[in-house]
Amino acid sequence: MKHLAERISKAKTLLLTTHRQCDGDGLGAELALGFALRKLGKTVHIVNVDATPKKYRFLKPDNWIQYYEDNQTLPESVDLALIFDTNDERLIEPMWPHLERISKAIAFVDHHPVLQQGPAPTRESVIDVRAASTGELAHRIIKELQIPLDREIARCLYTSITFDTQLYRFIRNSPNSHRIAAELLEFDIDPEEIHRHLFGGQTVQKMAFLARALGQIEYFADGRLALLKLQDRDLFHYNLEPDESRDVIDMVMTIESLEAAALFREEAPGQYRLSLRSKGEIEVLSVAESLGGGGHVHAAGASIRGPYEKIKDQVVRDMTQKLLRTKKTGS
Ligand SMILES: [Mn+2]
Repeated sequence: MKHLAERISKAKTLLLTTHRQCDGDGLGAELALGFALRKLGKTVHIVNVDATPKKYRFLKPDNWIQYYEDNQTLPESVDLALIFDTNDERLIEPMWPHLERISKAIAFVDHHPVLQQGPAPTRESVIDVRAASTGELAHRIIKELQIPLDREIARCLYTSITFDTQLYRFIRNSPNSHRIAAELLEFDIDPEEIHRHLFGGQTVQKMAFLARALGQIEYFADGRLALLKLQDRDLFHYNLEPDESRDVIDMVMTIESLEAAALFREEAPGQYRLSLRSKGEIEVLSVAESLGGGGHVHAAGASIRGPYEKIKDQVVRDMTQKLLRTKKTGS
């Protein structure tokens, strides 16, 4: 981290980005650091691959972020590029090769395990799997650079940490998330407003969509595994954007009898986005990784092409096997 802070200090121009289909964690971290670095007089470009989901509009992302998919332009050169909340270059395609060309150095700032079967992150990267959010790492960088916090930075960091810990549930056995949150509250931010934007923005259309989708859950492994398939065309039918289906799996996971869940979202015919969750008995990262994806030990995902029934059978088989194994050993 010290080494990275030095590199950031020396850089005059920086480009910040996060993975495609960004979430509150990567978005909050890049915006917070962007505001902080501008206070040091640095030239900061924030360029994401694709548009920001609408629930984050309260942070006014479009005032600060350019979208690569819109016009494929980047600055001619930057001293340092920082990529938040992933260490997998594939998740910033198609921007990655262009970014490599214009950047003197690239560092991933992340808290996901480095994949066994994925591309290796650049040497400059800071990857700390003990951090509960990338916001926590952005906070550490800001402290290391001795940049004073302000309300704008605090709102972005609070968004990041609150989103990734799911309202301070998944804190990785560390008091850090709460400690940082307490510090951020000194800056006159409105936590209830942020919570509402992140977790409370359900609409009438979303409820109608959920009523239909949740009726189709399938259960396996003695009711310990749930599986659900959503279709983007149904989302569009209800005037929803794909990001609005992101919390469906977390909703499913509140079912008491479950240990794990799998959700398929059909993005286009034969093209699926798979999300996997576990309450802790089994790891699901290896299942995602075997399908070309990645993520965390208990929350992972993959983008997959192929016939649905075949992929589904494989996922159900792999997950069921893991669940049965835990039952046998009783651990
Ligand atoms: Mn994250």
